[in-house]
Amino acid sequence: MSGAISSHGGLTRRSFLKATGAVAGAAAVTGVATPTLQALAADYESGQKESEQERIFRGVCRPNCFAFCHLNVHVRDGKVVKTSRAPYNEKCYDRICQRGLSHVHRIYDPARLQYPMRRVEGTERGAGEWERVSWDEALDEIAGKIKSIQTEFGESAVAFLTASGNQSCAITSAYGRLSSLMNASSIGACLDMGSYYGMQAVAGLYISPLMGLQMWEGNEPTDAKNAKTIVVWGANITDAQVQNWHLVKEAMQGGTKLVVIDPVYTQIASKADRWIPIRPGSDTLLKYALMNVVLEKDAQDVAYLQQHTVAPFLVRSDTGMFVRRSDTGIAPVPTGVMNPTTGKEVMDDPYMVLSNGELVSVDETSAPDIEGSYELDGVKCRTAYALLKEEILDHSPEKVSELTEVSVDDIYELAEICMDTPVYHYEGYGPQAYNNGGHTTMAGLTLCALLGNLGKPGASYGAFWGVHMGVNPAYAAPNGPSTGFAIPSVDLKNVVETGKFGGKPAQIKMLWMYSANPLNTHTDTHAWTDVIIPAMEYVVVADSVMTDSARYADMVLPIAQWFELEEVANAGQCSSLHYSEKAIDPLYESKPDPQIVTELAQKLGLGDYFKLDNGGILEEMYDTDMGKALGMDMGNLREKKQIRFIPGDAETDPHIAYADGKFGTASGRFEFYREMPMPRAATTKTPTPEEIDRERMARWFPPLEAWPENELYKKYPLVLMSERPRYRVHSQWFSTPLLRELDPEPYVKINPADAEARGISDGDYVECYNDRGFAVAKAVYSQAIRPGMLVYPKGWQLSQHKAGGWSELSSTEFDVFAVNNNFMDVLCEIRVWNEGGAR
Ligand SMILES: Nc1nc2c(c(=O)[nH]1)N[C@H]1C(S)=C(S)[C@@H](COP(=O)(O)OP(=O)(O)OC[C@H]3O[C@@H](n4cnc5c(=O)[nH]c(N)nc54)[C@H](O)[C@@H]3O)O[C@H]1N2
Ligand SMILES: Nc1nc2c(c(=O)[nH]1)N[C@H]1C(S)=C(S)[C@@H](COP(=O)(O)OP(=O)(O)OC[C@H]3O[C@@H](n4cnc5c(=O)[nH]c(N)nc54)[C@H](O)[C@@H]3O)O[C@H]1N2
Ligand code: SF4
Ligand SMILES: [Mo]
Repeated sequence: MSGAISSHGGLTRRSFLKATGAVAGAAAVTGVATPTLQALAADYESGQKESEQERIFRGVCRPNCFAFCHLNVHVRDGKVVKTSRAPYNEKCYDRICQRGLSHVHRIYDPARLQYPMRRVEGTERGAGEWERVSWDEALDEIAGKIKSIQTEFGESAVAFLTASGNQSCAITSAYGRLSSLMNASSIGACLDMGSYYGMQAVAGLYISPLMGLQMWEGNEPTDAKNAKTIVVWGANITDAQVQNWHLVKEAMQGGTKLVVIDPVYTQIASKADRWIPIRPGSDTLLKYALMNVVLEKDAQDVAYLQQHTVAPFLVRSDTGMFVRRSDTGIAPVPTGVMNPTTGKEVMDDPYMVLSNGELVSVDETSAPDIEGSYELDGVKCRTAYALLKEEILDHSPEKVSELTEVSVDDIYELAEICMDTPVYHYEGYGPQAYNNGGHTTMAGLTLCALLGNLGKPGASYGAFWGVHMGVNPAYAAPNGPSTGFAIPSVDLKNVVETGKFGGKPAQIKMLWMYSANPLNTHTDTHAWTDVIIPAMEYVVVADSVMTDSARYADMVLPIAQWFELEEVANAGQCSSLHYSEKAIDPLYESKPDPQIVTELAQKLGLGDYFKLDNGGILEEMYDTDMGKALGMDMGNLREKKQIRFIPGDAETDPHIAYADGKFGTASGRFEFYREMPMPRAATTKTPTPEEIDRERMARWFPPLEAWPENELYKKYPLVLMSERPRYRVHSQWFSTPLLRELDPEPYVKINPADAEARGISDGDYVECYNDRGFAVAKAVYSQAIRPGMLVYPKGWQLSQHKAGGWSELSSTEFDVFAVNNNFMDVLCEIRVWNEGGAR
């Protein structure tokens, strides 16, 4: 890839020298001209000691990059002077990146918000005119607005919106507590929900005995070394999940092969043994072609299918439901066991299967037929496997090759790799960011179930990301859950436009956004600026910097940065609780979110529920009987700093998904066929009978826009995709001076052929546009980009573009089942920017 990218957004020789100056200086001081890695490591350790002048606090870096690195926060005279890598309890998770190393620049960023600010009366939202107000004024005004809006429009008219700016417990729970007491609505983020939905559709959710919930399941990345091959589906691990790159590299050093399937020749593709480019939005097709070869080679794992999947279950052709014993006239038998979720008694009504053609209940045979049919009272029933096989046989490598642009030879080669198990399939978040994205995950898991490539060391399909469910569920909802609406963010525009949700009148009139920057990080900025925000009577944003979303607020509240309060972060790829100490006082007039919530609660008459300080809130949340029994009380957290919430040990006993052959589905088996597909979340849409039928199995259907047959293609022939930049996590660190020096402005990568056809030279300012909006950025020629596509590093604020912004081009249209943001499913055209000219 080097050489492919020419003028990488203006990294001049001078700024490069400036940026590397610190390293050169350190070498000069120690007198080592060319330091060995060992010498550098020893040097690093010597810098981690406390002294009389310097105290070191444990900090946890907590953007949603999945890593949650533990840092030493070095403090002198009440100021953070350095952040460095701190030891994790499991050494394989010791790490830090350039963002973690630049916290000093982030904390003392001149752009940091210093005091509460109110939009100047009479000016438009977004105009950027602010007046400083005191905290008392700000919170009085907010409390007044909450009361008047709830009185006029109902309690649910006030809504809280959060995303993943800070995956942490105390802040989230404090807002949750206030929101539930106020019966406010919540606007749920629809991020990475395609793969989440696809995963739980076929495999269900896994909750560990320690209350860890693997929202994105898969074997722990430390297990990748046990695989013969790591197959990466649309993940740019070297840049976007950099914390796992060393694990992949170590596996490769031990002989594991690396295959990358990605339309783009990414950094990780350049390090792989094999790169398979694919047409965007078509992964499900490729997975079906691989399954086709598996059947052709008779390589399916029949025992796995019989015992751990719904393959032998009979599906009724009239209802689509599995045949149960009650279908044969035997009434279900009461078991005396109560179902805690439904509150109803569990009835024994086993699934029926065929054993040598005879109808028997599933517990009567250890080797049910996976193929065959049966006629039950005139209704034809076929095994679920027969239905899957039909779908697989419909996807010959030849047919799929044309659609995916992966050659037949490559399909066979990849199928051989997949059949040579164990294979660690590492799924990223690119393929799921299309309207058909949930199905690529369903299909990938189905391929693995077909091969029995699940539940064993090195054998996996998935992502791997967990969140702790908490040990005091009552904290966030002391009087029970809120009666407000739970609206997925992609549907908010529809709710605002129709005034309805869930068949009831729904008027959302006030938005409070925290740990979120939806005008930047969610699809379709204009849906927010032109529809949602104007429909609000009042908008509050709590953030530490002036984001795109904060710019459109009526009141902006400055929040304390991560090392300015005590916290427990509760999520990530290490599936641990992470303890972060308070290292310094909040700068300027900024306050930690829980303190803001507490002070507001006093003004709302809810003060009795918020009597504790930040540390007290953490104690109330963790020092419960369950917390103590699980060793997750604050005493333990403060001492150990990190406590794993899934069984095992990252280094010696990594988490293996579905190891017991059981799945969190209704049947307890892998459900590549589903009886009753359910949307991930309720929305203003209702699935049609065709959509319900489609959803029973992994199926490919075209993306919303990014497909050649799409009408829009004639006008907008380029698929617009994003990548995760090294210099930001989403929109965070956007103004950090040190990182801006390395990455000064928005750019877009384009294949030279596409550029030349449009008269675009390398380095020109270009305008990418479609009917929804546009963004201006610098064009960077890159052979790594397929013709017909553009790739932009995401997360620049609108104010950092010469004009427009990337999220203006994407749409809030969503799939009724996955209810996800379709970040990659976008078409556009590109032209040289005509500054000041007509658009
Ligand atoms: N530095 C940094 N790290 C981050 C983040 C960040 O903003 N910055 N964000 C974090 C978050 S929240 C997430 S969700 C993760 C995401 O982690 P990744 O998914 O690894 O990140 P992306 O860079 O979006 O990579 C997605 C890849 O999918 C490819 N792709 C796009 N369409 C298709 C397709 O149809 N098929 C296939 N096979 N590939 C396709 C893209 O070319 C891209 O290389 O990263 C996390 N880490
Ligand atoms: N084009 C495109 N856009 C994407 C994606 C993509 O692939 N392409 N990926 C999407 C994905 S997967 C994700 S997860 C989202 C993430 O979307 P967001 O969560 O909205 O993004 P961030 O910029 O990480 O965080 C939002 C804000 O939280 C603030 N914040 C951080 N800590 C705190 C805190 O303690 N308190 C408060 N009040 N605020 C805090 C930060 O300063 C930041 O401004 O981005 C999505 N956007
Ligand atoms: S940004 Fe992510 S990878 Fe970098 S130090 Fe922070 S937590 Fe670690
Ligand atoms: Mo994400």
